[in-house]
Amino acid sequence: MNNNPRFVSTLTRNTLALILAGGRGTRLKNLTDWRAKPAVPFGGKFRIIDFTLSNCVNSGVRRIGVVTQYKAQSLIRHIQRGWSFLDGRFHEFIELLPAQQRTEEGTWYQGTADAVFQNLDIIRTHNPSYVLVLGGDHIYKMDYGQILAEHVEKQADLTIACLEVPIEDASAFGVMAVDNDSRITNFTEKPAHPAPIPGKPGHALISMGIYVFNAKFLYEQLILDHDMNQSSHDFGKDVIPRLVASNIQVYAHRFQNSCVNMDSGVPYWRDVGTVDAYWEANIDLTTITPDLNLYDEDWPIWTYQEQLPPAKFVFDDNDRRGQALDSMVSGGCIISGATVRRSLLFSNVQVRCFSTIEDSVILPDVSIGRYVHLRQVVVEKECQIPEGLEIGFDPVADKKHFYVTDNGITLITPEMLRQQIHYT
Ligand code: ADQ
Ligand code: ADP
Repeated sequence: MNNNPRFVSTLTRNTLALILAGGRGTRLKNLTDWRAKPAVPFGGKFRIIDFTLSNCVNSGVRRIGVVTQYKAQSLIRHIQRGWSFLDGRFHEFIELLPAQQRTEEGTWYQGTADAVFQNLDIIRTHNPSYVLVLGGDHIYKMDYGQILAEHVEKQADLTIACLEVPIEDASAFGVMAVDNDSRITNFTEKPAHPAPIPGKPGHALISMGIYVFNAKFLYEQLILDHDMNQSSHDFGKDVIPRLVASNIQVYAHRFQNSCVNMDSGVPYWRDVGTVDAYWEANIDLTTITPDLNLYDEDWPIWTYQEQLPPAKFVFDDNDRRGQALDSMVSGGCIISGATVRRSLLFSNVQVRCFSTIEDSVILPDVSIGRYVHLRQVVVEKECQIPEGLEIGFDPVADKKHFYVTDNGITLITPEMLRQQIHYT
């Protein structure tokens, strides 16, 4: 172990983080009609990308590029509003790197490796020793100082963060095998039949899509990959399998953090990539001891937030109580003569009298009329829920106008409501 007391802080300072925030996120259905997945609101007042950005800032990695592509306007606005506190005087910055601007080829980013390749000239001007490549799609808390320290101590060229998952979930990821020294001996992207961990038949070791590269090594490898006609220019599909197969020092770093699920012992790392997973991860925050602790003062989640008055709960004219139980309610909300249970309300949500909201996630600026009953729904931003609407009791009827998942979660958007009002 390195004894220099400034070992980790020197590494984090010499690192440039690149957050890949260009994925489409099509499985989130209409929630990504108008915004990229990293810009999707999460947890009552955050956006998905705030978790990765907060990990960077809290770890001391404060030189950050955000690589954008698909429907980036909302993401760009959020970052400009919420993340401009990084201070150039301390060599901190956050820089937006949109597609189609950097190379003469003028193509949109192809795979994830191409998204980094197309920004090589910008990365070089910052002269980092290490480049930390991250996805902008996951909810987790991680101190990147640990992976950087391990990377340097192992004298690795590339280090990949990894996690054990049940084998039945592993086909969605890059799956790896490691030796006793944590060196990666095999890497297969999204295998149909993932290999189990030796001695642990029910589990596989998967890549979290978090990579630490020695900067010069990354430049060389991306130029090589760019010239390969048969490559789709993706880290998971092309670059990493090729590096693991050659004689290069590629190591795995086991992810551990304080957010460990009590039952499974697994650290919290979630892809809220489907409407079901999105609903579940948000609703989990309303439980007494959620798997994700948002109250950790040592690891604040930073975001942009509007200046709003506190949430308000009032009796209506008929003396009906406005109340929220087992719920999280953000600023600017008013609940009047209505009951909210096991739900998460983002900012500026109004719920009127005689209404009941249960097991639901309501995004900002939603207005809910009288006599509404919602159960297991996700309501998109700016919906006006008309008086008397009942959702979550008759999936066949709900499916006529709304998107209903196989698990019975209903997604409601302003467009769907406009259509529904048009039909009825
Ligand atoms: P996938 O989950 O398939 O696999 P991928 O689609 O490559 O992830 O996206 C990774 C990140 O890059 C996401 O944050 C996405 O938003 C972003 N992104 C995708 N295409 C982009 C582009 N062209 N431009 C900019 N950003 C882009 C990867 C790895 C697996 C690993 C999982 C972990 O390939 O090996 O197991 O991540 O989730
Ligand atoms: P914001 O960035 O304003 O907080 P969102 O994250 O909800 O908003 O992103 C959605 C973006 O898409 C906003 O800029 C919004 O104006 C735009 N948008 C939402 N619905 C529509 C629509 N039906 N047609 C065109 N643009 C839309």
